[in-house]
Amino acid sequence: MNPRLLFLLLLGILVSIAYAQDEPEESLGEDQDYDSTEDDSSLIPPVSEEEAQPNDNSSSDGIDFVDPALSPETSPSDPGLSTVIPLNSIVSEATCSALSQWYKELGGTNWKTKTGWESTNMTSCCSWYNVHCSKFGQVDKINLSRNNLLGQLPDNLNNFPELIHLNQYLIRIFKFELFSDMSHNEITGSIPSSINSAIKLQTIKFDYNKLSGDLPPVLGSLPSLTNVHLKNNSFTGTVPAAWGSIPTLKGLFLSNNKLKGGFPVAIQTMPSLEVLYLDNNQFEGQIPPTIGSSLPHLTTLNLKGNRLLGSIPESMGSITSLTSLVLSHQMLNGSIPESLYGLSNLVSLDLSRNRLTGNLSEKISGLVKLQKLTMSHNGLSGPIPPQLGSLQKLQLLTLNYNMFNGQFPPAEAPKPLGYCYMVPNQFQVCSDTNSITDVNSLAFQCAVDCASTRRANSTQTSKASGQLDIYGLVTLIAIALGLISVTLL
Ligand SMILES: *[C@@H]1O[C@H](CO)[C@@H](O)[C@H](O)[C@H]1NC(C)=O
Ligand SMILES: *[C@@H]1O[C@H](CO)[C@@H](O)[C@H](O)[C@H]1NC(C)=O
Ligand SMILES: *[C@@H]1O[C@H](CO)[C@@H](O)[C@H](O)[C@H]1NC(C)=O
Ligand SMILES: *[C@@H]1O[C@H](CO)[C@@H](O)[C@H](O)[C@H]1NC(C)=O
Ligand SMILES: *[C@@H]1O[C@H](CO)[C@@H](O)[C@H](O)[C@H]1NC(C)=O
Ligand SMILES: *[C@@H]1O[C@H](CO)[C@@H](O)[C@H](O)[C@H]1NC(C)=O
Ligand SMILES: CC(=O)N[C@H]1CO[C@H](CO)[C@@H](O)[C@@H]1O
Repeated sequence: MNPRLLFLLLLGILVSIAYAQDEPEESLGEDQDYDSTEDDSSLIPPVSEEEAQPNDNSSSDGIDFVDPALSPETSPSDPGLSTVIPLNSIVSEATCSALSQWYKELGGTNWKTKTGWESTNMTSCCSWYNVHCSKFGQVDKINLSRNNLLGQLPDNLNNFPELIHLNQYLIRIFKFELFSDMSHNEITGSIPSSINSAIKLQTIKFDYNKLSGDLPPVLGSLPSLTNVHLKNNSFTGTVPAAWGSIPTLKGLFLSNNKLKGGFPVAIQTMPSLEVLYLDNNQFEGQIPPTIGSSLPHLTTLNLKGNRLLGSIPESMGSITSLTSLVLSHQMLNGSIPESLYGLSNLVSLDLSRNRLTGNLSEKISGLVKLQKLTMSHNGLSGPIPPQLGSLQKLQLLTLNYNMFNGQFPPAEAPKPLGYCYMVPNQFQVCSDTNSITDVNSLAFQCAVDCASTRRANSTQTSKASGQLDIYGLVTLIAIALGLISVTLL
């Protein structure tokens, strides 16, 4: 062999080895912990936090008149009604006295607003601050939110006759939301047991108070209850078995308490449930494999921040009404069930901070309404599916802190994409290095530095094996080819 050729070949080998080893020890952004869940909430408004609405077609003031021509038996002139409660009457003295007692025992003198509540006229309470009465003198709504209430709620709910004695036909006419909003106060103790007489009650809302002890089983005997809001209190224990028999329950909001035990059995017998928040409690064990058939109408499911483990049940994919699914911050493992990709109504999917493995399927394109996809901090691997680029509504995408590898797809970013965190991962190279300079590409929008991730990977490879990597080989061949042509000319 020509000695000059041999020399240049050796030079080529040296150059390629140097190329492979001279890389700076690049950091792949170890300080950029763009974890989804803490920050995300401020990025995009939460999805479907509204409460589930009862199906009773009630008008906004809580009264819905049934057309007598259509349903004569439920018309207000029906004798069955007027014998039970006197219509067109003024509010009962017992009711106003009961409210007056609330005022005394919940620190009324320190309330922010207390107009009327100090009155001694026990037929005037329909005009007290935020007490709402129906046209027939029934107290049907009270809102004392953010009003500096302090202390225990008196056990006097048996003094609201309208909640107790209504004729069955009136169930659909009156909508009692006596605790329509008691949130953001400092109410302590438990929910009084006399609430068991309030069988027409539809909503209770005691979010952000200091209620403690077990969740009151007595709510299980309220057949009209649709929404229970008890988040940010200090309840312990689990969801009482008795709640499993409330046929009308649509919204259960129990976030940020100290509930524990396995996934509550009672919840598995609430087939009407649409909205379920159990996040930031201490529930443990597996998500029941039958969740799909036991809660078929869920639109929102949030189990974030418990101690759940095992895999995500396949049956979750049959809850096609889901718009928001949050299972982050626990110990879920296994792969993402294929069935999840069929949830075509899903707007928000958060599986971050678990121990999920396996790949992200190309079927992700089935999640056509997805706005927020958060899967950071797992052990997901395989290639990034180019179909992510086809999610036309996607605004937030976090796949950082996984082990995705292979080529980064040349896909364009979805137009609305505003936040994307992709690194660190283990991408090797972009299929088209030009895509990094195209501002519309997914690689550009997600700040995937194709060059540096490629070199970092090749550094590792050459160090680990002591052999030439593919780039070294390419360099070598190029030099050899150049050399041969030079020699031949
Ligand atoms: C509520 O109204 C819808 C249509 O407006 C009707 O289909 C449904 O039957 C009504 N539900 C009740 C409980 O009256
Ligand atoms: C008590 O209040 C009712 C309703 O506001 C009113 O009709 C009545 O006159 C009041 N009674 C007295 C003694 O002020
Ligand atoms: C209760 O009143 C507060 C303002 O004091 C308001 O923000 C809240 O939406 C009301 N709640 C309901 C259920 O109407
Ligand atoms: C609700 O509880 C969570 C978790 O304990 C806490 O981080 C949050 O600040 C609480 N919110 C309010 C308004 O107290
Ligand atoms: C997932 O976790 C459960 C419970 O810790 C364990 O029994 C199971 O083997 C794990 N499965 C996988 C695929 O790692
Ligand atoms: C992803 O995982 C599934 C199930 O293990 C497998 O069938 C599929 O081929 C994998 N896809 C890719 C692109 O690796
Ligand atoms: C796709 C590929 O070859 N990736 C490699 C990147 O570097 C790591 C660490 O050496 C390898 O394990 C991967 O196989």
